[in-house]
Amino acid sequence: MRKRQFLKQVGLLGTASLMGGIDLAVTAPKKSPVAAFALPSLPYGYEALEPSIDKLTMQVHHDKHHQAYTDKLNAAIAGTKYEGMRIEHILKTISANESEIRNHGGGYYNHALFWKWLTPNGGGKPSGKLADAIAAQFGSFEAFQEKFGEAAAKRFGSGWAWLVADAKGKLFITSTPNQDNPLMGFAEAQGTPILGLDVWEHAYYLKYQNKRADYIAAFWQVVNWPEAARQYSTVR
Ligand code: MN3
Repeated sequence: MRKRQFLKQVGLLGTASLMGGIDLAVTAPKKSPVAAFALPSLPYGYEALEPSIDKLTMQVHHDKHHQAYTDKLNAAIAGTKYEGMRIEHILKTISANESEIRNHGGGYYNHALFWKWLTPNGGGKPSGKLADAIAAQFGSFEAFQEKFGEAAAKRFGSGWAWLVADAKGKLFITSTPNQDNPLMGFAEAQGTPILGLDVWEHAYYLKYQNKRADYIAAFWQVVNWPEAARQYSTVR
Protein backbone atom coordinates (compact mmCIF):
# COMPACT_ATOMS: atom_id res chain seq x y z
CA MET A 1 0.00 0.00 0.00
CA ARG A 2 2.78 2.44 0.97
CA LYS A 3 4.61 1.61 -2.22
CA ARG A 4 1.54 2.19 -4.37
CA GLN A 5 0.92 5.53 -2.73
CA PHE A 6 4.55 6.47 -3.28
CA LEU A 7 4.37 5.56 -6.97
CA LYS A 8 1.16 7.55 -7.26
CA GLN A 9 2.87 10.59 -5.78
CA VAL A 10 5.82 10.17 -8.12
CA GLY A 11 3.31 10.04 -10.96
CA LEU A 12 1.71 13.26 -9.83
CA LEU A 13 5.06 14.96 -9.56
CA GLY A 14 5.94 13.81 -13.06
CA THR A 15 2.73 15.29 -14.43
CA ALA A 16 3.31 18.53 -12.60
CA SER A 17 6.76 18.93 -14.08
CA LEU A 18 5.40 18.27 -17.58
CA MET A 19 2.84 21.01 -17.06
CA GLY A 20 5.86 23.28 -16.94
CA GLY A 21 7.26 25.80 -14.57
CA ILE A 22 5.55 24.54 -11.44
CA ASP A 23 7.66 24.57 -8.33
CA LEU A 24 7.71 20.95 -7.25
CA ALA A 25 8.55 21.89 -3.70
CA VAL A 26 5.21 23.69 -3.51
CA THR A 27 3.05 21.20 -5.40
CA ALA A 28 4.45 18.06 -3.77
CA PRO A 29 1.58 16.36 -1.93
CA LYS A 30 1.68 17.05 1.75
CA LYS A 31 0.21 14.86 4.44
CA SER A 32 -2.52 17.25 5.49
CA PRO A 33 -5.15 16.31 8.06
CA VAL A 34 -8.39 15.14 6.41
CA ALA A 35 -11.40 17.16 7.47
CA ALA A 36 -13.65 15.05 9.67
CA PHE A 37 -17.42 15.02 9.29
CA ALA A 38 -19.08 17.77 11.29
CA LEU A 39 -22.51 17.83 12.87
CA PRO A 40 -24.68 19.99 10.57
CA SER A 41 -26.52 22.71 12.45
CA LEU A 42 -30.32 22.66 12.54
CA PRO A 43 -31.75 25.03 9.91
CA TYR A 44 -34.35 26.25 12.52
CA GLY A 45 -34.76 26.48 16.27
CA TYR A 46 -35.34 23.45 18.49
CA GLU A 47 -38.88 24.63 19.19
CA ALA A 48 -39.68 25.59 15.59
CA LEU A 49 -41.50 22.36 14.74
CA GLU A 50 -43.86 22.54 17.73
CA PRO A 51 -46.45 21.16 18.19
CA SER A 52 -45.66 18.43 15.62
CA ILE A 53 -42.22 17.68 17.06
CA ASP A 54 -41.37 18.99 20.51
CA LYS A 55 -38.38 21.06 21.54
CA LEU A 56 -36.80 18.55 23.93
CA THR A 57 -36.97 15.76 21.34
CA MET A 58 -35.25 17.99 18.78
CA GLN A 59 -32.55 18.99 21.30
CA VAL A 60 -31.74 15.43 22.31
CA HIS A 61 -32.13 14.06 18.78
CA HIS A 62 -29.82 16.61 17.18
CA ASP A 63 -27.33 17.47 19.93
CA LYS A 64 -26.94 13.99 21.42
CA HIS A 65 -27.95 11.31 18.91
CA HIS A 66 -26.75 12.97 15.72
CA GLN A 67 -23.60 14.19 17.43
CA ALA A 68 -22.84 10.65 18.57
CA TYR A 69 -23.31 9.22 15.07
CA THR A 70 -20.99 11.91 13.72
CA ASP A 71 -18.27 11.29 16.31
CA LYS A 72 -18.44 7.52 15.97
CA LEU A 73 -18.37 7.71 12.16
CA ASN A 74 -15.22 9.83 12.36
CA ALA A 75 -13.64 7.35 14.76
CA ALA A 76 -14.62 4.40 12.55
CA ILE A 77 -13.09 5.80 9.34
CA ALA A 78 -9.95 7.32 10.86
CA GLY A 79 -6.92 5.83 9.16
CA THR A 80 -8.98 3.73 6.72
CA LYS A 81 -9.51 4.03 2.97
CA TYR A 82 -12.79 5.83 3.73
CA GLU A 83 -11.11 8.85 5.25
CA GLY A 84 -11.67 11.89 3.02
CA MET A 85 -14.37 10.15 0.93
CA ARG A 86 -17.79 11.72 0.43
CA ILE A 87 -20.38 10.18 2.74
CA GLU A 88 -22.57 9.02 -0.17
CA HIS A 89 -19.59 7.19 -1.65
CA ILE A 90 -18.76 5.58 1.69
CA LEU A 91 -22.31 4.32 2.12
CA LYS A 92 -22.42 2.95 -1.44
CA THR A 93 -19.07 1.22 -0.97
CA ILE A 94 -19.30 -0.48 2.43
CA SER A 95 -20.35 -4.07 2.90
CA ALA A 96 -23.00 -5.22 5.35
CA ASN A 97 -20.46 -6.48 7.85
CA GLU A 98 -18.69 -3.12 8.23
CA SER A 99 -21.13 -2.44 11.04
CA GLU A 100 -19.49 0.59 12.72
CA ILE A 101 -19.54 2.59 9.48
CA ARG A 102 -22.89 1.11 8.44
CA ASN A 103 -24.56 2.20 11.69
CA HIS A 104 -22.85 5.52 12.35
CA GLY A 105 -22.32 6.56 8.74
CA GLY A 106 -25.97 5.79 8.07
CA GLY A 107 -26.95 7.70 11.21
CA TYR A 108 -24.80 10.68 10.24
CA TYR A 109 -26.20 10.86 6.69
CA ASN A 110 -29.85 10.03 7.41
CA HIS A 111 -30.17 12.73 10.05
CA ALA A 112 -28.36 15.32 7.94
CA LEU A 113 -31.11 14.82 5.35
CA PHE A 114 -33.89 14.50 7.92
CA TRP A 115 -33.41 17.99 9.41
CA LYS A 116 -33.72 19.48 5.92
CA TRP A 117 -36.84 17.46 5.15
CA LEU A 118 -38.59 19.23 8.04
CA THR A 119 -39.54 22.89 8.25
CA PRO A 120 -41.80 25.03 10.43
CA ASN A 121 -43.53 26.27 7.25
CA GLY A 122 -44.03 22.76 5.95
CA GLY A 123 -46.91 20.51 5.18
CA GLY A 124 -49.28 20.68 2.25
CA LYS A 125 -48.45 18.91 -0.96
CA PRO A 126 -45.52 18.86 -3.35
CA SER A 127 -45.75 20.67 -6.68
CA GLY A 128 -44.05 20.41 -10.05
CA LYS A 129 -42.21 17.33 -11.30
CA LEU A 130 -42.24 15.56 -7.93
CA ALA A 131 -46.02 15.99 -7.65
CA ASP A 132 -46.44 14.60 -11.17
CA ALA A 133 -44.18 11.63 -10.44
CA ILE A 134 -46.06 10.85 -7.21
CA ALA A 135 -49.41 10.98 -9.00
CA ALA A 136 -48.07 8.82 -11.84
CA GLN A 137 -46.63 6.20 -9.50
CA PHE A 138 -49.17 6.02 -6.69
CA GLY A 139 -52.37 7.30 -8.30
CA SER A 140 -52.74 10.31 -6.00
CA PHE A 141 -50.93 12.20 -3.25
CA GLU A 142 -53.31 10.71 -0.70
CA ALA A 143 -52.58 7.17 -1.89
CA PHE A 144 -48.85 7.91 -1.62
CA GLN A 145 -49.29 9.26 1.92
CA GLU A 146 -51.15 6.16 2.97
CA LYS A 147 -48.54 3.81 1.55
CA PHE A 148 -45.63 5.78 3.03
CA GLY A 149 -47.39 5.93 6.41
CA GLU A 150 -47.91 2.20 6.28
CA ALA A 151 -44.21 1.58 5.61
CA ALA A 152 -43.36 3.82 8.59
CA ALA A 153 -45.91 2.16 10.88
CA LYS A 154 -44.96 -1.39 9.94
CA ARG A 155 -41.20 -1.03 10.26
CA PHE A 156 -40.62 -3.27 13.26
CA GLY A 157 -38.35 -1.74 15.89
CA SER A 158 -35.98 1.02 14.82
CA GLY A 159 -35.60 2.22 11.26
CA TRP A 160 -36.70 4.58 8.53
CA ALA A 161 -39.43 4.86 5.91
CA TRP A 162 -38.34 6.23 2.54
CA LEU A 163 -39.60 7.69 -0.68
CA VAL A 164 -36.87 6.78 -3.15
CA ALA A 165 -36.15 7.45 -6.83
CA ASP A 166 -34.34 4.92 -8.98
CA ALA A 167 -31.80 6.01 -11.62
CA LYS A 168 -34.60 6.69 -14.11
CA GLY A 169 -36.51 8.85 -11.65
CA LYS A 170 -39.16 6.23 -10.94
CA LEU A 171 -40.42 6.53 -7.37
CA PHE A 172 -40.95 3.76 -4.86
CA ILE A 173 -41.50 3.39 -1.12
CA THR A 174 -39.34 1.23 1.09
CA SER A 175 -38.21 0.99 4.68
CA THR A 176 -34.88 0.05 6.23
CA PRO A 177 -33.87 -1.26 9.65
CA ASN A 178 -31.66 0.68 12.07
CA GLN A 179 -29.63 3.37 10.24
CA ASP A 180 -29.55 1.63 6.87
CA ASN A 181 -30.66 3.61 3.81
CA PRO A 182 -31.27 3.06 0.10
CA LEU A 183 -27.75 4.12 -0.89
CA MET A 184 -26.34 0.96 0.66
CA GLY A 185 -25.73 -1.83 -1.81
CA PHE A 186 -27.15 -4.45 0.54
CA ALA A 187 -30.41 -2.56 1.19
CA GLU A 188 -33.57 -4.25 -0.03
CA ALA A 189 -33.92 -1.60 -2.76
CA GLN A 190 -31.42 1.03 -3.96
CA GLY A 191 -31.88 4.58 -5.13
CA THR A 192 -31.75 8.24 -4.13
CA PRO A 193 -33.69 9.15 -0.96
CA ILE A 194 -36.27 11.83 -1.78
CA LEU A 195 -37.99 11.89 1.62
CA GLY A 196 -37.34 9.91 4.78
CA LEU A 197 -38.96 9.51 8.17
CA ASP A 198 -37.07 8.47 11.27
CA VAL A 199 -39.23 5.99 13.21
CA TRP A 200 -36.74 5.24 15.98
CA GLU A 201 -38.42 5.75 19.35
CA HIS A 202 -35.87 8.49 20.11
CA ALA A 203 -37.56 10.52 17.34
CA TYR A 204 -40.97 10.62 19.01
CA TYR A 205 -41.17 8.83 22.36
CA LEU A 206 -40.99 11.89 24.65
CA LYS A 207 -44.14 13.37 23.12
CA TYR A 208 -45.95 10.44 21.57
CA GLN A 209 -44.78 7.46 23.68
CA ASN A 210 -46.05 4.29 21.97
CA LYS A 211 -48.29 6.18 19.51
CA ARG A 212 -46.13 6.05 16.42
CA ALA A 213 -49.18 6.59 14.20
CA ASP A 214 -49.77 10.03 15.80
CA TYR A 215 -46.13 10.97 15.15
CA ILE A 216 -46.46 9.90 11.51
CA ALA A 217 -49.61 12.02 11.15
CA ALA A 218 -47.81 15.02 12.71
CA PHE A 219 -44.86 14.55 10.35
CA TRP A 220 -47.01 15.51 7.35
CA GLN A 221 -47.58 18.95 8.95
CA VAL A 222 -43.87 19.79 8.83
CA VAL A 223 -42.62 18.11 5.65
CA ASN A 224 -40.40 20.38 3.57
CA TRP A 225 -41.73 19.55 0.10
CA PRO A 226 -39.52 22.05 -1.74
CA GLU A 227 -36.48 20.26 -0.28
CA ALA A 228 -37.83 16.86 -1.39
CA ALA A 229 -38.44 18.32 -4.86
CA ARG A 230 -34.89 19.68 -4.95
CA GLN A 231 -33.56 16.26 -4.06
CA TYR A 232 -35.71 14.72 -6.82
CA SER A 233 -34.38 17.22 -9.34
CA THR A 234 -30.85 15.84 -8.78
CA VAL A 235 -31.88 12.39 -10.00
CA ARG A 236 -32.49 13.08 -13.67
MN1 MN3 B 1 -32.90 9.51 14.81
